Amino acid sequence: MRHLSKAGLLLVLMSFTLILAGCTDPSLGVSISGVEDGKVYSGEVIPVVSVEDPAVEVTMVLNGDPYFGDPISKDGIYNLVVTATDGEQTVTRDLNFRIKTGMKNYQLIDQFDAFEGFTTENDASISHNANPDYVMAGKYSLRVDKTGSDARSMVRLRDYHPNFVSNLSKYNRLGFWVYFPDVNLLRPDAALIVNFWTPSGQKSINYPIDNLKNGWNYVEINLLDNPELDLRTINLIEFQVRTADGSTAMTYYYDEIAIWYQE
Ligand SMILES: [Ca+2]
Repeated sequence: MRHLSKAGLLLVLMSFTLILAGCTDPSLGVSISGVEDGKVYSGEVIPVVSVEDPAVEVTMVLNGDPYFGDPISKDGIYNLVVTATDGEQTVTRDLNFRIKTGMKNYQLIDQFDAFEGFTTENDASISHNANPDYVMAGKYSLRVDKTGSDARSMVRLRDYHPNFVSNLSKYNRLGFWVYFPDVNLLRPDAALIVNFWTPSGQKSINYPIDNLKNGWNYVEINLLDNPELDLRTINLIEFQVRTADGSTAMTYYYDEIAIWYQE
């Protein structure tokens, strides 16, 4: 490490302060309230955008259409793009959120801000993805690399995950985002299966491939779809993806795994 004299350090600090004083606000003083990126709401939301300087021009686009700040209350998946312009400077904010009426006890298991509590089986290796092209909410997602050595690719949410819930009897839904580059590579009759491991064995809930598309999919599993599943003592939850044949390689992603009670 280079040694700085006291005078040298003071000079460095002074020039740093000068740089700060000389730059304009890179955010244009834009603040957004009433809605947060990655959140799920059980009722109406009203996004409010404010700017410190009235000269800053703000435009909003909701799911591709111009938006003027009316309350949003319909069930759905929303993307709000806020653009603030001041002369040649432009700031863009991109928020994704959902409205799901009748939702109670919403419990976020993982949005992948951290990378822990998961293991893999068969043809899968996992990593912490920060590439925003493959993040649905927040800054990170879970990346799965399937190399083409097996048709099955499993990611397991383990009981030592910090947010693991073993007794699911307060909940009747499990939901998550999954990104597939090409759904035609998946096995049609068993593309995506969620397996619940309990002391009395493994119980599966199959998600229909007809509901899947290329890109991000929101998957909602009804925990009551398998009447044999005892929700009181879950040991692990396995997310299984199958390709049509074992030699297919694929990189896919998960984000925002949550449980809740749906009325
Ligand atoms: Ca995330």
